[in-house]
This record gives sequence, structure tokens and C-alpha cells, in this order.
Amino acid sequence: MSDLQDRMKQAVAAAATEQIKSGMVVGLGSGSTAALMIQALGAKLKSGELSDVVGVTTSFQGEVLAAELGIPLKSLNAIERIDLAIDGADEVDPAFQLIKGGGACHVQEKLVAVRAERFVVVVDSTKLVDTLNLSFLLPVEVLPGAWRQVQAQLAAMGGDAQLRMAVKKAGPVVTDQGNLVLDVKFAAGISDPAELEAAINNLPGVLENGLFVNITDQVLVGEIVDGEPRVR
Ligand code: ABF
Repeated sequence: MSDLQDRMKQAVAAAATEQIKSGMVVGLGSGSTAALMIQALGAKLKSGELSDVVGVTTSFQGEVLAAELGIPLKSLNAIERIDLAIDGADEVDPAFQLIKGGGACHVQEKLVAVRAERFVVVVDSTKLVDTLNLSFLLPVEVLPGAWRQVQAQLAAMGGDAQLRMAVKKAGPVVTDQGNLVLDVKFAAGISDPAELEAAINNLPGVLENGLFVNITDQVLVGEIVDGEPRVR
């Protein structure tokens, strides 16, 4: 990550953390920007600026980080509500529709996002696009025994789907739920995210895809203006 991008992420994570109030149940997203937010939350709880905050994590990685910072955590099944969820994204279009799942955590991320009273997305300005999927592949979590069948069905829908492999192709990436990920490219991009989200999720063997449609309440964008990080 470039230093500039890092500064944008820091700024946007800090701005999002300002929205967390004492007593809230907060969805804690995944990825590097959300991790900065989790760190900022941990610092505020430690200093006493915030109290009685409960986190609901969206990944094993986030769970480990939050536990290290002493943030009290509960599972989705153990809470009655989520007041606010804050998470990153891989692409954001002008209508606030998202592609997420670059970290293979989109199943839990979507569960938390749809449950939240308010869903705030934190990105740096490199994530803003006019049309989804032209530069970032769409992740689809699939049951291990069904990946080739789903791959073929996605091909019939016009999508080129490749099994996500671990670094150095040591084996497939395995999600926190023990499933596999197909990364899909639609050559012309995604013109109707709502229709495609539903169509892909309707394929047997698919757990969830990374299109987040009509869920986002606010997008905070970190950018560099005159050499300084700014949030809009
Ligand atoms: C999570 O982390 C994912 O849905 C998305 O893939 C990724 C964004 O990561 P980063 O903030 O590191 O760019 O939010």
C-alpha cells in the first residue's frame, strides 16, 4: 500500500470511528481500512472516551484483532440489534452499490451490514468507479463440492469465473466458513447489480456473492487534497 493510500485510510477510519457512541452494538468490518477503525475504537475504549461498546466481527482476522484490543465481542446470534456497522469495500459506484469480498469475508460482512440500523462504508478514493466489475472481480462463495458446477453456470450467464488460489497457488483460498471463492468477471461490467446479485445467489451451491445492493447509508471517502488527507 502506498503511503498516500495509507494516509487516506487512516483519515477515513478515524472519521468513521467518530460515529461510534457509548453503549452501541457495532459491526466491525474486515480489511485494512476497517482494521484501522477497530484500532481507533480500541484506543477510545482504553482511554475511557467510549464505554459499553460491543463489537460484532465479520471475520476471524477482525475477531483476533478486536480481542487483542480488549473490545467486548458478541456473536450475531447473541445480540438483539446492531446500531452501526462500519466496513470497507473493493468498489463503490455512484449509487453506493458495492463489490466486497476481496478478503473472502463477504458472507459475514453482508449478514452484519443488513442487520445494522446504519451501514457506513469506509474507502479511499481509489475504490470509486462508474461501473462495477470493470476493474475488480466479483467474489462468489461456493460450497467446495459445487465450485465447478457453479463456475459453469456463471459461464452460461456470461461470467468468467476462476477459483481463487492462495499465494503461490499452494491450494484454494478457504473462507472462514470452510468454503471456496470464485472470482467472476463480466466483460462489460455489471449494469444491474440488484438483478445479478439475486440471480447468482439463486444458483445452487452459492452461499453469497459480493454485490452489496441498497444496503449502504453513507460512504466516507478518504482523499488527498493539496497533499493532505481529507474525508468527504
Ligand atoms: C473488506 O475488506 C472487504 O469486503 C473488502 O474486500 C476489503 C477492503 O479492504 P481494504 O480496506 O484493505 O481495501 O471490507
